[in-house]
Amino acid sequence: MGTALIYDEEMTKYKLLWVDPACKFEVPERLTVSHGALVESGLADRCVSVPVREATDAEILLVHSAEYLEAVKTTPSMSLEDLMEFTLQYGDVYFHPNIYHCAKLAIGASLQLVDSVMTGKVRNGMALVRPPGHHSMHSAASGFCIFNNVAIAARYAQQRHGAKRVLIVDWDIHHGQGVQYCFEDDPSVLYFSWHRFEHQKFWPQLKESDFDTVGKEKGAGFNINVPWNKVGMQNSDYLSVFFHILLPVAYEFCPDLVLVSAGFDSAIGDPEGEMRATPDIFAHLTHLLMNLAEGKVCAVLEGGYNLTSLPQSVCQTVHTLLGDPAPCPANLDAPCKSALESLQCVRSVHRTYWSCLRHAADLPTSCSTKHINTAEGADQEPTEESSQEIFWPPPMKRVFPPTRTAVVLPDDVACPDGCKRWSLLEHPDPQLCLSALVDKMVKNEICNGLVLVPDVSVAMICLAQHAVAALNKRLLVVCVGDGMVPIQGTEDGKTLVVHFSRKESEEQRGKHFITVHLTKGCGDASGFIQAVLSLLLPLGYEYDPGLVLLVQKPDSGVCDSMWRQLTGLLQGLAQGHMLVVMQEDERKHIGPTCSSLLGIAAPSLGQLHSLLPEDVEALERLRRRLTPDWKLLQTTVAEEP
Ligand code: X5A
Ligand code: ZN
Repeated sequence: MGTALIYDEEMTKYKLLWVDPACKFEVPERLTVSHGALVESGLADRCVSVPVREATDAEILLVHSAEYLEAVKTTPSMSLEDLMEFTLQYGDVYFHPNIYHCAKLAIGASLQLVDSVMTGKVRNGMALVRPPGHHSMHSAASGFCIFNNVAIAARYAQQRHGAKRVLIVDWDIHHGQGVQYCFEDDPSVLYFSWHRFEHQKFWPQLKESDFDTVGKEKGAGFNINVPWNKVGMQNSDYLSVFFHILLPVAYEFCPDLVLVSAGFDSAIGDPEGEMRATPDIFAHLTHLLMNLAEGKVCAVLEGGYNLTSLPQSVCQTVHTLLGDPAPCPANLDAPCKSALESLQCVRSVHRTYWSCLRHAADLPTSCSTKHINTAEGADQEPTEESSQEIFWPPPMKRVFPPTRTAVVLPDDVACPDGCKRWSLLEHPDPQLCLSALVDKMVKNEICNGLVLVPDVSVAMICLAQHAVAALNKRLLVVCVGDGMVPIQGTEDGKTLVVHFSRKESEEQRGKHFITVHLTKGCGDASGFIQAVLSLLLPLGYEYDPGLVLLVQKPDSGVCDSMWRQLTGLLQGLAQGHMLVVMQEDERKHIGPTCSSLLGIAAPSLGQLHSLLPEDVEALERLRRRLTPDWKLLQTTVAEEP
């Protein structure tokens, strides 16, 4: 099961033929540098190359009007003058004699990608296309977009492949208003977009791009707008929105397919976006989506105008789609005040639609007096920002360890396919054997591992002690199931313990020992996954460990798909360095655990209706208690007294 890459040079063969400052960044080089970087890095060779095709009229008509299609069809034979005039009826877009052809290829590329993923030919993939699509509407071109590639792909996936629920994640820095209009009243397509908004001063300056446009009629709640009211948003702002809005809702929605409107104008250096998120953030955004929809993720290029950060971001995305561990999410700050304000607004207006948000706070007072306001925050001055060039270090080169998954299993258990048995022969002492395995992970010779031991509590103590000594970084211990967690020495901050348990525990030993209490224990997928998404992941990302120790207690009650989700999601940390520890007799978990460690997407948890109100409330309470110490847990602005 591979990753599809869909690209055709033909889509570089149109450009702006006159002077228009609004369109000057949309150049053919956007595609050539992106594809070039994939080739040079060897990533393109590792993908399954799928040819593009032209979309048919019927496919275009899934989203667009016949009148509009007929009008666009006349453009290839137009004179320069006619093209300029034709262009004038739309906003921030240009036509060219070859753009109709390219626009058909851009749709066709997206549909080829959907076909490849939905038929199981590949697991996921990316289409590098021009023109982009998310601004184009039923009967109009807009914002460099002619036809709405992703909207057509969503309808096509539903009609052609029977996808019931499609999630569209639009991480481009502009609002895909065309996608919003298309699915506004449709609960089968969940559209999420974050976008530069600046209280409606930024293009396309629509009031319906704000957080309070949530969808209409049956589709109410299925349109999520996260407006950025300041420029300069950073990695922690983006991640906070994933942890506290998108992922909880996406897991509750349970899509059959994830389409990404993958615009990279949300990256640092982009002249349109003016944000400061670094290209490696896209590795994490991608990774965090890859356990939804059984891994069926189709990324389709939208914007991205900085010819340095664009190819870097594209490479990060494709790396991750291929299953390579993400780089460490280093130096995450607290989300800025303006981002928190947006977060709070979005969570508040969506709490009636999504049970995971039921206990979200009210709108901040600054938002109820809408838009006259002055939220500070994003610390960068926009004018300074745009006038001077920005530098950032290129993403770290990813060095993949020679062994992905090592296992220590009882002799009578066969080694799962793709894993390497870590031999006890050289290390007759079981303790030393485990320590040696940890050493190899620390040295990046082994990426991850699974060990079955006679007593998880004993093993956990030894492994934690050894790991802390061997690492020059921190250790995250995640323990699932009731009972004691006998880890000492969290006082020095070198170990963080997060324990999921049914029993309310007195064991809150300061900042670095956190017990997450779930009424129904770990067997309740709804409560558990929400705790993982909105508590464990933010803690883990902020803590930035060098190794994750994931311990399953006997009789934890955790179901198979939940366990695989947890194992999958945690691999975004510590460059995927994770050691899973389970009791010797938990043999039925070996196969599923190894498949997750090998990077195979977890099965979905089903639609999560049953999230217990008392659990949501308890999680909210715990989160509020922890926010003074852990900034990525914040979901509200601190209101001034
Ligand atoms: C796809 C995309 C941006 C249009 C900006 C017009 N379009 N000012 O990023
Ligand atoms: Zn854009």
